[in-house]
Amino acid sequence: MAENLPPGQRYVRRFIIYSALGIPEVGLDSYRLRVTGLVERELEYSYREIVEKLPRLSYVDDFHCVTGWSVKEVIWEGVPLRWLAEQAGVRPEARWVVFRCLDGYVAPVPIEDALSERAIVAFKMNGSVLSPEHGFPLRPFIPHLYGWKSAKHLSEIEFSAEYVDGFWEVHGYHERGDVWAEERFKGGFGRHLRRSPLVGRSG
Ligand SMILES: Nc1nc2c(c(=O)[nH]1)N[C@H]1C(S)=C(S)[C@@H](COP(=O)(O)O)O[C@H]1N2
Ligand SMILES: [Mo]
Repeated sequence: MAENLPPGQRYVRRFIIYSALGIPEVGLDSYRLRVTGLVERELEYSYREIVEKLPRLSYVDDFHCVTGWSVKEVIWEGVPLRWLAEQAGVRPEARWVVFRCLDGYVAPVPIEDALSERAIVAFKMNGSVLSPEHGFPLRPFIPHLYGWKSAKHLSEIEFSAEYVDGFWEVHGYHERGDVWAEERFKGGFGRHLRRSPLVGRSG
């Protein structure tokens, strides 16, 4: 739980819904979460397995969008990414985790962040199953990274040696996106660019 806000952020009462590529219809019978790439064993889980059988972690933490709004004290619940990585047996060459989604949205994060203690694949926010608007069936959540890394409608977690741009990184958003270091844009620009046209168009 954040005692204070990261630099350049302000609290708002509610989430603003961003769905740049639309909200996909999800057929739970065929839906699978896949763990792929530089692993000893590729994995596949149904939604039911994830919410009923896998270890879970729950905590309260804030959510921060790079455009400057933050939501205080959200209750998160999900499967630790670390646990999934252990099951898959991540190879030492892996440096990045790429989140890929049913709507085509993609977000890369450094492996250190993806395997940090509070990094989860969330299936609940504030005690409820994710709504379609909030990313049903799953979204990763890593409290110290900006919200654009919380890729809604997650379907694949890929471990990779190489960095790849995702949906927002193509437009200059940061490879890592740490909220406390104010990593909003590639090249280390922080709030200097907050009023740029790029920010106006962002999610
Ligand atoms: N699939 C998908 N995931 C996404 C986005 C999106 O447009 N599509 N927007 C991102 C951004 S910029 C933010 S701030 C959060 C917003 O989460 P919310 O829509 O639940 O408020 O989702 C992130 N994940
Ligand atoms: Mo965002």
